Amino acid sequence: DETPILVELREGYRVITLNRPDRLNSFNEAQHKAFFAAVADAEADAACGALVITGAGRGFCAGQDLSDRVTAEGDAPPDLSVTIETYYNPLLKKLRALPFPTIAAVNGVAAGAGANIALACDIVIAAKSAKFIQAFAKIGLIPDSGGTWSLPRLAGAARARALALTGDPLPAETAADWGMIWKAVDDDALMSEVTALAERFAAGPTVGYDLIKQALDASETNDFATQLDLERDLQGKAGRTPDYAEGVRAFMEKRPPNFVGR
Ligand code: T3D
Repeated sequence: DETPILVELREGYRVITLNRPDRLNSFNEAQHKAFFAAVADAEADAACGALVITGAGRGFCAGQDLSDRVTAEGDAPPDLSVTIETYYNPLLKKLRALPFPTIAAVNGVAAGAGANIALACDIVIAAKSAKFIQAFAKIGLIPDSGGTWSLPRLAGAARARALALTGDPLPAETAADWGMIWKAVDDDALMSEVTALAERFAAGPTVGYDLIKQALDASETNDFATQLDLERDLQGKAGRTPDYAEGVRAFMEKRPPNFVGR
């Protein structure tokens, strides 16, 4: 457990790998701290245009490490709201607010908080052998890490309830059929698909992507007229970027654009 997180700096993007494969990359305190720091570092890197999150070994992430949660009869129960407030919520808020696209490369089982961290990414691509499990109900908990927010939005109300209440595993291909994730691909094609997409984002109009994310996030609570006003304002910003000017020139000159990420 010496390096619970691996970070790879690639041309224009980063890959963070959860690295406790023996525990299916479940979160102990060291991994919580290292993961948050790695996401914060990516955010602070002006050259970072996309972030990939994946898991080492056969799993993506099995949520909280439950070996840290075992109590004997008569022990005072742990206050889980403290872990949520200290680790999960700051992580999820930071992840959702990143100003560039995030891709979850779900290489294997994604359970509990692990499933909901994946679902908080902008784009989820899963290996066909992967499964999404809202494992919480099986141990008497509720979906956290944004699950009660993202599940109804991504899977629909009926499916969200069944997934949350049963904790039954959802195969990646079903998740893709439901529109809960972007796609399920053959296991051996996962990283090449993800890399191609990350490279595309890394070479893309980063400010435009950020504005797209802001607009879609705001639409969760805006009414139609308010959203139209927001689109006006954000399009105003987008139209002032050098990348927009380049995009139009490249289109008219029938050549690929050379975006600079500004
Ligand atoms: O506590 C708080 O701070 C509140 C926050 C909560 C957030 C949460 O995420 S709560 C939900 C926690 N996660 C779970 O309940 C999932 C537990 N894991 C599983 O149900 C299963 O492992 C899976 C369905 C994910 C995978 O099953 P399978 O059969 O493919 O693998 P396995 O044999 O169960 O796991 C492999 C090993 O990883 C095994 O260890 P061993 O026997 O080889 O020594 C297993 O114990 C370990 N492992 C898997 N998940 C966890 C774990 N160890 C600790 N914590 C885990 N979450």
